[in-house]
Amino acid sequence: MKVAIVMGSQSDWPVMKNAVTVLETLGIEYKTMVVSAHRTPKRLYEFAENADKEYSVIIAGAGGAAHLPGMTAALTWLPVIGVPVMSKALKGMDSLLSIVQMPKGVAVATQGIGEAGAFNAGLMASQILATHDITLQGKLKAWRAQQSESVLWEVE
Ligand code: RP5
Repeated sequence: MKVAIVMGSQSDWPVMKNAVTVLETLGIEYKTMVVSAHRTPKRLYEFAENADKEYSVIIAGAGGAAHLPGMTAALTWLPVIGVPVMSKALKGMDSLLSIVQMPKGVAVATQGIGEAGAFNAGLMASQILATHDITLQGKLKAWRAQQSESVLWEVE
C-alpha cells in the first residue's frame, strides 16, 4: 500500500471518498481506515507509529475539533495531508483552523474544506509519489493535460 487514508469517523467518508478518485485514476494503491484521535486514541498511536512500514503518504481527514491530522504528523515522519471535513455547527471553519494552525516543527499539508479539499489531497499525494516514479509522472502530466483540454473557451 502506498497511500493511507484515515478519517475520524465513518461519517467523514462521503467527503473523504473524493480523495480516492485521483488515486484510482492513476492506479495508486491505497487503504482507507477510521482512526479517531478522541474515540480510538490507542488505534491512532498504533497506526501512526507503524505507518512508515506500509505507506509513503498519509491523508487524514476530520471535522470539528480535528486533531487527527496533527497528532498523526506528530507520531510519524511521513508527509501528512490534512482534509478539513465540514462540521454542522461551524461549517468546517473549526476543522480548518484545528488542522492548519500547527505549531512550528510539526507540519501538516492542509487542503481546503470539504470535497474539493479531499480531491486535492489525493492529487497532492499522487504528486508526492510522482517525484520518485517516472511512470506516475507521465500519468499525472496526461491527467493534467486532459483537465486543461476539458475547459471550454466559450461560455455556453
Ligand atoms: C470528528 O467528529 C469526525 O472526524 C467527524 O467529522 C465528526 C463527527 O463524527 P461523528 O459524530 O459523525 O462520528 O471526530
